[in-house]
Amino acid sequence: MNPLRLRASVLLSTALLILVIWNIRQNSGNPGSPAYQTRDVYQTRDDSRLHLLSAPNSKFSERKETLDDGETIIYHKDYTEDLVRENATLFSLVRNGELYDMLRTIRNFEDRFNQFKHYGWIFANDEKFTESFQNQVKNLCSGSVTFVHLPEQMWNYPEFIDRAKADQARRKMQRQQIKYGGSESYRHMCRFFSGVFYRLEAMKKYRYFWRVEPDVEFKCSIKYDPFEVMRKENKMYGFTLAPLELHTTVPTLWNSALEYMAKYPERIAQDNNFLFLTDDDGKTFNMCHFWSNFEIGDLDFFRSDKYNHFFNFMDHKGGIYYERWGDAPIHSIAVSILLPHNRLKHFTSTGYLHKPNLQCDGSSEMMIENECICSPEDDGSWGDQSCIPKIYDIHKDWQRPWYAPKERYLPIHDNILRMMEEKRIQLREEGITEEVIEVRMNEYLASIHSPEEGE
Ligand SMILES: Nc1nc2c(ncn2[C@@H]2O[C@H](COP(=O)(O)OP(=O)(O)OP(=O)(O)O)[C@@H](O)[C@H]2O)c(=O)[nH]1
Ligand SMILES: [Mg+2]
Repeated sequence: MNPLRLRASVLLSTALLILVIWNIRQNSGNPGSPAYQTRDVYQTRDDSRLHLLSAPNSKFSERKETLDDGETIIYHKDYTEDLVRENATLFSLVRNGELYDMLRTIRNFEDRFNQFKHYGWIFANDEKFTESFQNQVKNLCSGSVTFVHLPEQMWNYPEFIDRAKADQARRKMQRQQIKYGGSESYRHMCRFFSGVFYRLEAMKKYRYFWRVEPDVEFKCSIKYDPFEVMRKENKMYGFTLAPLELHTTVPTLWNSALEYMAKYPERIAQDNNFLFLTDDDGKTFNMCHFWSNFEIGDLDFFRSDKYNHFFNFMDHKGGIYYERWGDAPIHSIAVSILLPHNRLKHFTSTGYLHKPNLQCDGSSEMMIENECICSPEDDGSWGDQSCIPKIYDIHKDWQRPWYAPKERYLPIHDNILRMMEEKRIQLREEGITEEVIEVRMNEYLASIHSPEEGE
């Protein structure tokens, strides 16, 4: 190439580069700057400008804060209009790999409720959230967003756990094909929700939390503020669904709880919800529990000596690691024995779905009023495989909603044990070895608990 042509092409490339950079700067607002706040127009091709549709309170400025621990980043969204809100936060523990499940859930949650309140949302992870996770998540959340990278001690064995014993227990449960039986991280997760999450620095300033998992959905709109209900009705623990726990994951849980009650009778609440957990006056656990993937709770209760004394006792029993005690039965037992039953709140008609269980209860008028996209025929909260009816059977001051079926709760777990025993006898008669029978029984149990999984 001759020098003149070379110089001309360098000049041309430089001019092009300047043009591209200028273009990018024109089209991007810097979050937090006034330009960003006025970016409420949509530039059409023919250069006319359309105003973007916007909900009330949609004007905010954004500001980033990093807490002293260096692991907590908050993106504050300060709205120009005053919002009446409770002292409350949304909370999700989530992995980077669950980004799209989380985004789908956020979008749904904002649509069904949070667009009207803009509650802040705390996301926690045992690994660092990637930049793209943070950017995409904060883009869909209408309130302030906090990302927490958990310190190692919040996601690890406590020193009193014998790791070799825990390894052995996991291997055994894996051989038996018990769901998550072989997973170490699942147990850290269960311990985190049982006794750790409420200690997070980012949680300290709040009174209430609402746990939201990636991949859950609300099939109905929630047209009131559940946090306000908690405060005004003086509630401490809110739930939607109450299915059965897999009994193979909690063989010694109940005896540990009974031991606690016998040792510390002064710590047990009067007029509690104990009978919800047993169908034989306390002898055995009926596996009924509040499904904690949805929970709205009072953090003052979880932070209290009352709860932590109980949690520490159960934690030292080791069942989180030597068996597979989940946070759901631990929370359920705690709130059922440490609190009077009227501190519990059953939130109905939310359309809450965590597969395979759905709450879709209400009359046809309510389905329309709440814009539900589900059928009461598929409701799993009042069915004969749910423990919800039991709580209304045992507390005479709890009025069943008028639309709810009137059938009383019948011991579900007893029935399952009977069916399993029949199956076991049948397998023995077929000459199958005990080890294989154990695996088959767990498969059978899983199919009873999650009938549509794997379809
Ligand atoms: N950061 C992080 N989050 C986790 C981990 N394991 C589970 N979680 C989160 O903890 C919550 C419960 O985990 P799930 O895997 O849904 O457990 P589950 O609800 O008992 O089981 P599923 O029926 O499979 O949903 C979810 O919000 C997960 O995203 C983990 O290792 N790291
Ligand atoms: Mg889940």
